Amino acid sequence: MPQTIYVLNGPNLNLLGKREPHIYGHETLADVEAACRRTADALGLAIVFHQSNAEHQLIDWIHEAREAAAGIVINPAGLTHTSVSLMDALSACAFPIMEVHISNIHKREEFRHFSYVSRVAAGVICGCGTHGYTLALEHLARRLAPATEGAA
Ligand code: CA2
Repeated sequence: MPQTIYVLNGPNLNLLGKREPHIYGHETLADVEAACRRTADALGLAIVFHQSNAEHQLIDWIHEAREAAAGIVINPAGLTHTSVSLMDALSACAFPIMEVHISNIHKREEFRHFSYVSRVAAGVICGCGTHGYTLALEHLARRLAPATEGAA
């Protein structure tokens, strides 16, 4: 049975590729999902891919992932900078969490520099565009793979 990774996307990411391409690029969320599915297949992982504009829905999916998943890749979007509740839900997960931002949040406004989610994430990828999602999947696959004898 392949291990399952939940790929979760926060508020307004349904607009990806439809507005503000100078910040977020031209790829749509459907393009991101297709790329994640291709990468997951190649890595022998299964993915569950969701987007919601509602904080409670994201929290419910995180609770579901606690039972069903081996890891989470999450772009919490604007909730990154505001949501203690999302951080609390993620901190209840025993598996690794990768935080992804399409833009480099540290090059942008001051209020985007702080992330509640980073406090509970195993790693953070930002500024690599939508490629960050597949990088995060590759990193999780490496972390989840059983250690090989003699591996560095
Ligand atoms: O860079 C990222 O991925 C962000 O998580 C995107 C969030 C922003 O609030 C974070 O600071 C950084 C915004 C998501 C909204 O995405 C849109 C996409 C296209 C058009 C409008 C919004």
